[in-house]
Amino acid sequence: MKTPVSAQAKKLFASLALAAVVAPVCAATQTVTLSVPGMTCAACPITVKKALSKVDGVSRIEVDIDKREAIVTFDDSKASVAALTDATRNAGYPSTVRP
Ligand SMILES: [Cu+2]
Repeated sequence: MKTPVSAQAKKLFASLALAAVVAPVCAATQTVTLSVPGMTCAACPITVKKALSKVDGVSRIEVDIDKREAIVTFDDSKASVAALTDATRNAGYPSTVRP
């Protein structure tokens, strides 16, 4: 019983190692959390969301008014973090990337 298990484990490890190598190349999707301190009322997230949705490559936007942050998923071959922060700033809501 020991041999099949360890062979399976090796196989699993090999596929995980392969996935780790391949993933950064084909997956160009990034998610960043932007801190948007200027969002002070319930209407603000609508403006922020609208501004971010106009950035080419953005696929998902989640705005959390309580935390004053926007979680943005984008294709990093089309958009960039700078494009996202520019978009919110141009809409009147300067933002910074939350580490
Ligand atoms: Cu507001």
